[in-house]
Amino acid sequence: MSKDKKSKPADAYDKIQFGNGGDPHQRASSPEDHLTTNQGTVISDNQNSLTAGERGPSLLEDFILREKITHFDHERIPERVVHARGYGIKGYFQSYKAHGDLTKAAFLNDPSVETPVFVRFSTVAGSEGSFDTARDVRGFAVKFYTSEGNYDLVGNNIPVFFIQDAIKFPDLIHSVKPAPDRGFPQAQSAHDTFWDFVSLSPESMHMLTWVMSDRGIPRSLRMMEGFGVHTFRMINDSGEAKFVKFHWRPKLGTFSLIWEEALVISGADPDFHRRDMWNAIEAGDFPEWELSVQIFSEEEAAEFDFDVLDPTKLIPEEIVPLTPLGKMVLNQNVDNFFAETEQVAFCPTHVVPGIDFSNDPLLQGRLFSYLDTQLSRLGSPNFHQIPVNAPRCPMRNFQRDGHMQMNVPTGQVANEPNSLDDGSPRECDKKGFSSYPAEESGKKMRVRPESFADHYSQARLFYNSLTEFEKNHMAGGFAFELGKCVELKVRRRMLGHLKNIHTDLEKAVAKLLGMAGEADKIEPLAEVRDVNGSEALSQYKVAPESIRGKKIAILTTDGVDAKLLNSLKSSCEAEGAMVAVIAPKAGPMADSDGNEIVPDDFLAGAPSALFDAVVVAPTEDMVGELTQTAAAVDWIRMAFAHLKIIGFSDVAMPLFEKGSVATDADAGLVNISDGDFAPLVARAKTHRIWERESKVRPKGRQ
Ligand code: HDE
Repeated sequence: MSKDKKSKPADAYDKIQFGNGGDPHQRASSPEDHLTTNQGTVISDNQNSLTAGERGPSLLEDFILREKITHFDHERIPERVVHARGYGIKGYFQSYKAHGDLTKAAFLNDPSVETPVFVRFSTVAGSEGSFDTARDVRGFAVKFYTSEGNYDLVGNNIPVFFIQDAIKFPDLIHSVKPAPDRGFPQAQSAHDTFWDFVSLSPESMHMLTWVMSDRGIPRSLRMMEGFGVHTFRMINDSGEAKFVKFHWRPKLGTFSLIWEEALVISGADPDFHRRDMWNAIEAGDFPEWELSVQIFSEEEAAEFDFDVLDPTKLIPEEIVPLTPLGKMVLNQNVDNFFAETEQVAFCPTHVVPGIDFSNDPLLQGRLFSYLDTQLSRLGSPNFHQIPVNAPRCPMRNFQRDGHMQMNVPTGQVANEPNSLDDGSPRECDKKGFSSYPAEESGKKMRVRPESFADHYSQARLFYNSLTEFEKNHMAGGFAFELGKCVELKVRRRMLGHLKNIHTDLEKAVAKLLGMAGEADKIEPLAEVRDVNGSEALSQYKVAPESIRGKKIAILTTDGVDAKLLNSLKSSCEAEGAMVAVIAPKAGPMADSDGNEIVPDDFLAGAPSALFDAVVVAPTEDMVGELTQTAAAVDWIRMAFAHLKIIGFSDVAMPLFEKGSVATDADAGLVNISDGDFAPLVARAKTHRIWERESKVRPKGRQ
């Protein structure tokens, strides 16, 4: 149906409601416009089922009704057992140059080629209908449609993982999912079963410090790092192999929410992250990431004081710096959420010549798991024929039949070798994928290598790398989650682990819990080393000073000063930020020049938590009413508590007084009455006023 025919004539509603087959049916004048069944039969009435008489029973023979309802009944497929809530976007990857020394993978060897990609970001624990801003790890899965086949880099936004061996994964996930007896909590690790499990699995400690830090609550999917987590191999044309670790770095920088902000957003806009991504792409503001690798040989790996096959360890950049390979630009929203985002099937086994696995026991388990899960979730071994999963290069083999076969393979022969069909595909030892011929030998055993035994030194490394306020946020994260555990023994055990990570961390968490001195004594398996920090592990030590990609809101009222509004817009847009106008009501209003303005949102539906920085500039005649409106007073109080930069006009002063926010409290409060937004924008580039935090939250609960 063509676009212009989608809108209904204004008077059509009555006819649809009461079903006398008027205009809406007759609009379809050409055969392409007709509504049909799945068999192509034109439907004469889509509003009324077939009944025996006007008020009689529905008839079983109504195949139109039955087809429609049956299809609807089967619309859902099983959601992913983990990473159920996700958001997909399309774009391309471009290599900076030929990386032939490192890998023969074609997509990393031709800088003129834009390789299409499909990316799906996700939370892990919550179901498909949960909310975006849960404290959780984020999935960062990229499907490259390369000229040599699909390559899936199925990573996360945190560089390490909870467990070292795949056999523990079902238990980890069962512990974090809603408790089986009561079915809650949803999308939360803040409950007993999770903390009981991880506190009995010391290998989780490093990952826990990351999830409880700001990394667990990203500001935007566009402002997240990504990591391959495991050690992989890259192999060049001469068969030489190097180990690599993958990193995605966002061009906008890595930013996070404040925990209280995340709590407000989860109610005000459960789709905060996907809406942010959708809007940015619709506005032509395409997010970009740099793909880098840390490259090292097996000999170098043997010298590290951790095992590169242990996925609970990262390699500090001071030891192995990042080598940039290329950039990824996401520039297209999906056309259909179900067909693409729900049906996309990632598998770490989707590799291309030049990329190979390592013996990381967690990765090895994943290599089995993903194909298996796709078979159960998508229901057919032909899931590679779904458009989002289909390779964009030629694909030919003798696999046949199966549930929902979409292709019509021709010819007599479905076997190889054969001498009956010279045109049929053949294997190719030169271009084909060949595994790196690593030598493997050893006794069969179930054992955890001793080189995996140090569970605390890298957790300490991460803690030591952070700024003071990032450390406080981590302590606040632990205290919030452990505070939700009913079992005191679980809290005490966790405090014991935290003590092994860093006594400052344990003290801060114990104080917030009101459990000072109650930590269990936990003997580490290996000596915990004293380690200096690594700068790159702190988001804010390396954050760009910029408001690019951020959102600034102005709370104003009918009659807003046109000059002021235009000046705010031009100052922010010049720096790549968006402006949102928030007004008490959703309907159109006028600026001081009489131009119509439709607010982007209304006060009760858009708390200041949704924005990076705010401006409060009501008109004189409306400010009194706003002081009587809780949502307006909260708007300012929350912006202050969430450490935002706040611009204000003189007219807004009574509102600040009502909210007990002093307009000279700190450098984050900027008077914009003269219409000069340069000082506000300069401040907003520093993201937040961290020094304010000690005034609004007890130390640790930050
Ligand atoms: Fe996954 N994981 N995982 N995982 N994973 C899945 O596959 C699994 C692990 C990751 O957007 C499932 O299609 C096992 C680490 C992402 O569609 C499933 C183990 C990392 C996504 C599965 C791990 C990941 C998944 C569920 C331990 C970071 C979402 C649905 C051995 C490097 C992909 C599905 C998307 C999804 C299994 C551990 C990342 C069940 C068994 C480590 C980003 O196959």
